[in-house]
Amino acid sequence: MSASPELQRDMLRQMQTIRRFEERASDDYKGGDIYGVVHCYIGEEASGVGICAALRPDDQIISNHRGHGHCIAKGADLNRMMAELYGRVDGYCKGKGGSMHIADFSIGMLGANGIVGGGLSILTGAGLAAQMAGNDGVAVCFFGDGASNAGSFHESLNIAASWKLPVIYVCEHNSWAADTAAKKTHAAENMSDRAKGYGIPGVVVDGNDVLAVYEVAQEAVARARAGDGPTLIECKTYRHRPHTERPGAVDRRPEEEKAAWMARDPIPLLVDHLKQQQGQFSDEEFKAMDDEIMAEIEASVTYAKASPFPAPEAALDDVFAD
Ligand SMILES: Cc1ncc(C[n+]2csc(CCOP(=O)(O)OP(=O)(O)O)c2C)c(N)n1
Repeated sequence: MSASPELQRDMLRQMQTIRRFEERASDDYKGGDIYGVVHCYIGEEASGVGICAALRPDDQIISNHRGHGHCIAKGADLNRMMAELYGRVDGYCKGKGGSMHIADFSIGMLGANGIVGGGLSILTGAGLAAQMAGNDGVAVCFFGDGASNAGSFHESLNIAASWKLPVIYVCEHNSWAADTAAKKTHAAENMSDRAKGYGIPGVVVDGNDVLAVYEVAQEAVARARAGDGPTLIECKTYRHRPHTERPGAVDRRPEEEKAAWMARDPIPLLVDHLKQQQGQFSDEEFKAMDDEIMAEIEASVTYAKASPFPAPEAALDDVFAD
């Protein structure tokens, strides 16, 4: 089923929200207000948004170190996200997790994860839990091309395929793992070809085309809900930013490669599609949407700044389950 015009607008709003949230997070990180590290998803928004648009609120996702976009696409609260980046008690992890560890079980966001490949086996377990509960829930794991070389990738796909778990593995193939080119770590052109080795479908999709991502996601979701097992989706995409926002971080990617992908920015691609397809969407409407989003981002910063830092004596709270 193709996305309705209303859904397309919702997707555009989410993509633009991710972009504006991260632009602000990057600025405030560089300004010294945000601690730890910030990895931007800017340029890859269509992947998370297109996949999550095909999910139910009770479906579950897990993310990696580049997780803000996945959180927002699954419906996370911007105020609590920004407060977490700012390290404040009203953040999702009471200010003790930071950018790479945002989780919200109430919206099915099981967490971001700083361990490359760490989410794959956890999410496979979430798929097993959904299968055992018999609630036809689906679990989705987002990870990068670098993570797909980790042992947990192979073990997770193998067990999920064997047990027909309701899982979707989404490889966001941005051609680089930190500063290492994907070409130097695997010979296969398409990561999705690896699915054949596990007896499950592997699909490549233009990860900058949110509507194309949404279509393949729906098929994979239907397959998972029907009890037919996992799918590996490979979204070919690109990050606009260096690996992290750390000042002075080296970006080894060729300028021509960057320019070619920037020209296929997923947000203008969807704006153009909306204008042409509906003939009603205008630059003015996009500006109004963006103004609303900017106000929400500003409000999230105000919320974050008004929240206190966690007390030092709370450092070990929540480390162990009761
Ligand atoms: C187990 C482990 N090894 C190394 C790192 C350091 N590291 C952080 S991100 C990253 C690259 C990950 O690349 P990829 O999975 O392709 O995701 P991308 O950053 O491209 O989104 C590396 C090597 C880590 N966090 N965890």
